[in-house]
Amino acid sequence: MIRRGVFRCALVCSVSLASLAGAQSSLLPNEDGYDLWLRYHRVADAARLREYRAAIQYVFVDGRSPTLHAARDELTRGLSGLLGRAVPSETHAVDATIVAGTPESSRAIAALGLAKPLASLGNDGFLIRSTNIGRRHAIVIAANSDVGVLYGAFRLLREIQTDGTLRDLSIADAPKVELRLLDHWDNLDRSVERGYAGQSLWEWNQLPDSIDPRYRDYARANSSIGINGAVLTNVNADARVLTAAYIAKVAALANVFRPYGVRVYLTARFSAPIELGGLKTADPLDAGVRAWWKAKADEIYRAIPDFGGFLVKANSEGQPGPQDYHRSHADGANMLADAVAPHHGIVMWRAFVYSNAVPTDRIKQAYDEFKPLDGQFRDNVLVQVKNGPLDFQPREPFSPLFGAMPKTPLMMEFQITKEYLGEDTHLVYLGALESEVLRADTWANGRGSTVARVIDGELDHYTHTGMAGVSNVGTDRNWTGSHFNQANWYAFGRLAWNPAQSAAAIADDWIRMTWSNDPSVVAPVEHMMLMSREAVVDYMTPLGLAHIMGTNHHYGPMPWYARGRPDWTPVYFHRADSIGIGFDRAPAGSNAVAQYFPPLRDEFANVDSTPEKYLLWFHHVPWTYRMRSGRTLWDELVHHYYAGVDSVRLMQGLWESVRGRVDSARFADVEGFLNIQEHEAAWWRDAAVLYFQTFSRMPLPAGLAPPAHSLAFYESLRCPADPRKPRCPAIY
Ligand code: BDP
Repeated sequence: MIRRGVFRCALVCSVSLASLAGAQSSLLPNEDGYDLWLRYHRVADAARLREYRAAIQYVFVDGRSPTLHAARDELTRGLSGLLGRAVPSETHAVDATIVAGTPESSRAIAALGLAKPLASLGNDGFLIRSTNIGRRHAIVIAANSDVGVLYGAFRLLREIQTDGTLRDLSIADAPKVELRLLDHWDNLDRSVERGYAGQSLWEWNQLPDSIDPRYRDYARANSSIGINGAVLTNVNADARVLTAAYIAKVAALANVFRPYGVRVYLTARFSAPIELGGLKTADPLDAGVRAWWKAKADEIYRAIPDFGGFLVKANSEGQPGPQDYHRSHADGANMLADAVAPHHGIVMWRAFVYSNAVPTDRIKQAYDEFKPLDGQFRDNVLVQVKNGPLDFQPREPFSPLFGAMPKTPLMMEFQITKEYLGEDTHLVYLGALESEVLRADTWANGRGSTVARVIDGELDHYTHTGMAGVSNVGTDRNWTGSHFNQANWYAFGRLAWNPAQSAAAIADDWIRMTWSNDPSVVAPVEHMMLMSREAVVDYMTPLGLAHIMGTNHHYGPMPWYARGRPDWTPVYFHRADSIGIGFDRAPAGSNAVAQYFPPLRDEFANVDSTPEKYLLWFHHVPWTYRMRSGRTLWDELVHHYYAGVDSVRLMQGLWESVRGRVDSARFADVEGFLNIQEHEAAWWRDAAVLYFQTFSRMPLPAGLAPPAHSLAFYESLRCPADPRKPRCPAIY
């Protein structure tokens, strides 16, 4: 017996000592990421747990509606997990320590006299207050609508998930943006354009009869961050989604999402009247076409009374549109807007357009096309503008359309899926990118006319406001292809709710909810996330370079690629030659700078006053140009490439420091992807530096180790033949 005991201890103890040496990873149950930031694990901090347990006994959500039931379920589920004991729901305010409802749904809430503070919070806002009901202490969640109560419930849970205090709660919050949407680029065959997280969530073949439980969790997750709409289908649209059979499927999804305040929208293929209706034309001024869309809208609204409306990509990249009939974008948008207006629907018309003719400067096209149309759109049209004038690059200046169309609601389009930023594997926190754009000053109405103030309607008093993010969600167990890509879904929602929030504060909340409240996890992970965006800019496209990734698949470096349509090739964008590098957009060049308001226009027009992060975006700069650091442009460029790889190594070190402080399954997933990122950052650096060196003919700055291989070697590399990156092998 004794000997067996000793033996057992020898084995077990040495194993646990070994893992303790690495840290205590074995103590934390492994997770697969499915629960996102809604894990609701028991609060680890003993003092906080005592405080929460003392403050919360019961939940009373006063009122009956699917949305209020969702709030009740979330509170009981979340609090039971967080407090580590059952927190039941009650039917009487007097026993409840959390009371939630609207003045209409709840006499207890109405009796609190909150009409005044609620008045300024709109439909979606909420109050959370510590108060007394009768002689009992209570936490009140009050809102003007049921969905406001649900948002408040998620917010209270967040306070606890992030170790906040419940003493003297006094929170009033409301979204600054009306439409906070995910755009799914999902096809009806369940492939996802630019999707790197598995297949589309929407099981079209099984709908409407079979409802995957994931739909509800998807809606919960969205609701928890304030997202209130989902465009279900790809902007490169398939008309079939507008057939009766598909409308029934869409209605089934809408039914699941509705309690969570998430409306469905669809992309409308402009030629649908021809393809589905058998008409001879899709001319937006044709009476038959207009009648067809009106009838189609009526049909959709009969099945889905709260259908949100249409998103349209027209006359861009081969999509049909009003210009096929010599009509303007406004004609097209207004025709659809008229069809949905009786049902209070909206049309989101994308400004991402460029013609089939190769332009002198592709980035000028959206502005040139849309600015003259300002004031010509119906009230229920929003023009959806990508954050930059090109296409979701690691860094672009903001699109000059922001601020330039005061009479047309412009909504923001970000891309959460990271098509150009390492797709599923590279860790890049987009909160930093998005808030950089939102905080940029357009100068449209003088200093302080930030993009955020354009988007939230403050600047031009838009009738509608909106922000869309191209979704990164798919059937992968962890939803987004990597654990850290979840942060980009999360941050998008939080910024859509309030574009002025800081990326760091959002990251802080996400880390606490997704990983741990342990300061020795929060600090290094936050550091890693906040540096990750600059890292990717450095190792891919520093100093204002853009679009030098592999044509079509957009993965990995291919600055030498020059085949096919010129404005899809890297050489079109970087313009490296023996003199220098960069795209001349100053007045003597394409004059794209003229699309910005003064004084930005003048700042960008001059090479010396252009911020260096945008230098090669606006100028063709000699290799020997003196940068602010005192280095030549060539040396500076190379330093950025090397710094990018060094940053990834630093990120690896930061992640290593949390080993054992987070569960080992997710830790290993992230560690593996950081290894990929490190290799690929070096691939980017070496390929770009060697290639650009063929033009600069200058040596590497002293002290930097030369690339391990020749340029020919890097040119021969292919992006990984990965089924998750389906376009990769196809190009060669
Ligand atoms: C580009 C994508 C392409 C999209 C297009 C768009 O490469 O797949 O269809 O944007 O936004 O970034 O319409």
